[in-house]
Amino acid sequence: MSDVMKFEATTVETMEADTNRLHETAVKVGVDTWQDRVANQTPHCGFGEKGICCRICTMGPCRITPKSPKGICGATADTIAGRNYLRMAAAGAAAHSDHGRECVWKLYDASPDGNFHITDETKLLKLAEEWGVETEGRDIYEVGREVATLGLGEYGKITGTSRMISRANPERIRCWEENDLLPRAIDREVVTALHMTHVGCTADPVALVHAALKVGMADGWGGSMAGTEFSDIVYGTPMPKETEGNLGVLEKEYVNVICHGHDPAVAEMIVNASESPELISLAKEQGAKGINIVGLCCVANEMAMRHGIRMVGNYLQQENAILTGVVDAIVVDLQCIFPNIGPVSECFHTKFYTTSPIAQIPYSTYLPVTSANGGEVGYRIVKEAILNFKNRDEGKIFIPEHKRKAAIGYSCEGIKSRLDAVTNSHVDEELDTYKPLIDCVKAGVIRGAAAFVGCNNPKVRPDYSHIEIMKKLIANDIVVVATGCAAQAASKAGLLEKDAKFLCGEGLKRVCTLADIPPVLHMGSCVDISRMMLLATGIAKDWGIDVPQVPVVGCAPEWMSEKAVAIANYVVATGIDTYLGVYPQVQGSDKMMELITEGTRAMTGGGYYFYTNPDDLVNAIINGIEAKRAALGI
Ligand code: SF4
Ligand code: MSK
Repeated sequence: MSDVMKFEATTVETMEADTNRLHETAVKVGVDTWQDRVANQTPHCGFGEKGICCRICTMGPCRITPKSPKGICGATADTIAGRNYLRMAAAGAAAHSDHGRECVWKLYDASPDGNFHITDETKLLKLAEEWGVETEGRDIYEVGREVATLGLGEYGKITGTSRMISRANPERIRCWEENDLLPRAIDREVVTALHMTHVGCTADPVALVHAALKVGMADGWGGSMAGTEFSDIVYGTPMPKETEGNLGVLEKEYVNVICHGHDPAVAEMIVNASESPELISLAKEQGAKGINIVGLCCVANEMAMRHGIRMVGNYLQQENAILTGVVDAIVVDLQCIFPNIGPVSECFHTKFYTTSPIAQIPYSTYLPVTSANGGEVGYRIVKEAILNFKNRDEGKIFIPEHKRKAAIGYSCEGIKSRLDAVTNSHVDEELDTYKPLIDCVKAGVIRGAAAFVGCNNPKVRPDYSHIEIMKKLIANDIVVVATGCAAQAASKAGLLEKDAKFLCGEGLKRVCTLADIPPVLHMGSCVDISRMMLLATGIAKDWGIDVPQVPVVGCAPEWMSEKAVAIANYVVATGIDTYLGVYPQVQGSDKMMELITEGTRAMTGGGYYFYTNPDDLVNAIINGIEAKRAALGI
């Protein structure tokens, strides 16, 4: 049997057929979904699209045209587009980093008999050592509280730069020192960015792009890295395991509860409650076979990576999930939640809960979750979902059958342990080197790696770019690591299955067989792109080269959020070329376009490339990786 016949990926056409069928339900119940709203919003405003509309003071709004090349204050297209871009980066860094701050608080509040505990003691002790915290003879929770105090201090410390920077390779640190890119306190960089973009402050696009890189650094090597690190300590560091993904993970005969958002705290409480024997009995009394907790968007990635909880879908699937008619409760924390979840839930029996002061949404029941009440709120939500099971309307139920298996949990620790099997024929969970991976790259068995991040965006055919680009990369022996909604696109297609190796070139297929891994490695949620930074840094260190030399690229073919702008900035600041399928809204300024591509590359060794056609994008990535190999003489 040929390799192609041994594995069949689920096609985007199949996914679209499910979406279209669910849209029929939406029409029947009289609610709009993103497809309807895209039609209403298209074509988009040309000024907004190009980034040359300014409304930061009430003399405006001002729009730049050939006839009116300056705003009332004299701001040019370069200034306006630059300020808009920096504001996006600052908002994205604020969102990620504030999420990270909540994770640090959970360690601060952790106690043996509380809602939150220390799960990965080894990781905590490592971080304590890194930060000079005494551990000898001390209670682990006391150590945790001191480390958390330092972690919280990272957000507002008076002097110094991010502690996590010391993890970078010396060449990178020198580059950041020389270019004034070392981030100070995380909150300070966000405030500086907002101050710079106030009316009458920075007008120079060079300074605005520089500030975007720096606020990105505060996110990637500050807030996001804290999010990952402290989540691992509190909830456990992910290691390889199996799960499933796509709408077919919803179960008609079970109570279905969806957790949606980013911060794992609430989802962890829901999972704990669902394991309570009283609630399992109650579910059975109500006629259900049990309780089915599933995740959506990035919190799905968090729960899947740590507990094997199944992933119902990515960003543009949030309305679809409710349209199945079998969701008894959807509980959200923060970020990437459609406000339309409210109106869609109202058309069904679905109970909609918001749990964070950061994301309060009409038509929801608002139950703010804290470290103290988390267990209680989680129990209440699961109980109410169970009691809601009987209220389903049979006439509105349709669950698409499609789902795929997924091998997930590839944190840096997980990747290192599995890749050792390529050279040593065994799995070593303690292994702390990327040498086996580097040997594969040097030998050309693996040509390089592409780090996929980002969302879905209806401006490009949803999931299509992710899936088709990944397929072509693995066929060319380029290993893919993925986070966020990109990772879930891969899961829906089946690319996280180990048998997806049959889509690979001979070299990568052999590595996947020896290491028993899929060719697309799921590394977690949006904040876990910090894991990718550490992966690239670890490879550079073990190889003895700088990050821009490593045959690794970033790729976000369907990105949409401000968080993605912050991410893109810290990825290029770290020296990694990033290939984007959607333009940021700066095209009204040639100067800005030049600065975020060649300008950044000259400073950090990394910059953006834009290709809206997925075929062009994947070919450019392959050429980019081959060019880096040639420069290394391999
Ligand atoms: Fe117009 Fe300048 Fe005010 Fe912007 S800051 S709205 S360009 S006057
Ligand atoms: S959830 S930021 S749509 S990846 Fe992280 Fe997905 Fe993008 Fe939100």
